[in-house]
Amino acid sequence: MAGATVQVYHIQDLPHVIESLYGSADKEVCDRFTTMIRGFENRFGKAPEFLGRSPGRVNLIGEHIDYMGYAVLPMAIRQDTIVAIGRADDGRVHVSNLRPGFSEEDFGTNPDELVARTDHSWVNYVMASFKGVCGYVPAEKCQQITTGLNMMVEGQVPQGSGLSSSAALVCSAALALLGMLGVTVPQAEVAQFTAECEKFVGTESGGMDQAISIMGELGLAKLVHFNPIRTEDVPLPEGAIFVIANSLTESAKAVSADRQYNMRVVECRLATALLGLKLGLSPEEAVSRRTLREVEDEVRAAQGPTLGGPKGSVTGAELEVVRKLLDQEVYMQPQLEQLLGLSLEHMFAGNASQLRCVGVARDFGFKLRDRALHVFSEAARVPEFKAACDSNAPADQKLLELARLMDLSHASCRDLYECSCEELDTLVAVSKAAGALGSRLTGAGWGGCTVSLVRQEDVEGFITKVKQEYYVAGVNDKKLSERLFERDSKDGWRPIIGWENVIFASPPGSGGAILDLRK
Ligand code: NG1
Repeated sequence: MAGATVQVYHIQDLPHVIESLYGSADKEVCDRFTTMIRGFENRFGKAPEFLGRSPGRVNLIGEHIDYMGYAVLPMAIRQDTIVAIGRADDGRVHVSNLRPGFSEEDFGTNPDELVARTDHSWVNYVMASFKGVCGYVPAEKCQQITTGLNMMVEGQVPQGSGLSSSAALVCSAALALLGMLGVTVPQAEVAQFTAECEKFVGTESGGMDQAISIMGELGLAKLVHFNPIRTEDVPLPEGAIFVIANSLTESAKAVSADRQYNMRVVECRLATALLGLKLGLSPEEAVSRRTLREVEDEVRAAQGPTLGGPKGSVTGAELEVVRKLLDQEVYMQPQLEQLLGLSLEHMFAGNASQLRCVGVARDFGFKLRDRALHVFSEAARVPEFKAACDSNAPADQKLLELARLMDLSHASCRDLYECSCEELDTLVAVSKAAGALGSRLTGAGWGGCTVSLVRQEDVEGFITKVKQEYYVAGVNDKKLSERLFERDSKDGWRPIIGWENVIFASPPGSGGAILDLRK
């Protein structure tokens, strides 16, 4: 894989580096970096040698389709994670966090022994990065870091909010490690192996988050393709502002994976196999196809050559084929095993996370039709969104088209994929009533954030209304926990973490980078 390499900056001119990364050299941001370097020195008694930084992201459209091989359309956000790193000599990796409330831990440097834990410690993500980097670089190279390391982390991306705090952590730690190893690395390769890293922690991650975290660019959203990972620039229409709002319901992806995220991955794989089978593939062939994208040709062919839409989407009449073939709302394990001719334990053998999902679904089954309909219809909305951005239509017409697609995406996530929740649906409704043109959940769902498309001139009024109608009213009606808020004479309540972290407009931010701190 060729393509652009990860940007390496030398720290001599910090304001210049900050300006390249964040668009302006705000004192506050410069201070954050110097505080980090000082914090590292205070904790470990010597200066760090490199810094890795990688941002969170907001997905504008294309939800839960990356792991089914379909392109998605996210942008990096300004909030990021930074990791300072330096050498230690005791053969262990010491990981500390500049923010209070995060445990300090250390681990050994044998990659084979890493991340074999059942707890959900934040340090698992750093371990996963270490393991991933060791697997990526040649073994001799890796020896340079197995003598021991000190690492200090500071993250701004809200956790469990669908803004990819986990990818920001995994990617920034990987970039810090790659900095120590002094290798020049193509962005796409880092995006590829960091996506694998998250699997060590137990989520069947797609690849979108790491791709945009590493490959994001100031001022641009990106269309991200998979297998292999590559991106296309998507300039957003003039006057389009994306506002991110946190529902303040945590989406604890790693903890609830067996019932939610990983379960959807399993359901989609089963839907792929069953569709393949019903479209004439042998059971062996059907089970060997892993993504809905891999049976797309068969679905299109079943509709007849003349009606087939463009490759990369299954739309209209083709969706009817899916609806007809997967004619049951729920499929139970014994029936699937009979149809596919093998036990699900056998089908998912070797993947502990997926096997757990099979166990969880024993009593209530798998909703294959709705999941497949979501994936195919959402995948078709992504190129439509890009086409609207690229079109020569008047700006306002473009905004309305983007908004329409976002609304359809939310409805599909809610009704077919069942990855929304009451709080997200309320926030979407409040946002629409407050003037958003379109609004949808973003990221995995089941909590976390929404993203709303708002006309530039309406942003201030929009944010004021949502503050009042969702947050302040939510605490008053006991729909949001009072523990997350403190009294405020002006609005009645304000979130303890600050309004700027709860609801904010986000321009597209830059991607991952390595900072060389050596003089
Ligand atoms: P979140 O949970 O928002 O970081 C997850 C996956 C993505 C993608 C989205 C749904 C990980 C690291 N990320 O994102 O790959 O599948 O859900 O579109 O698992």
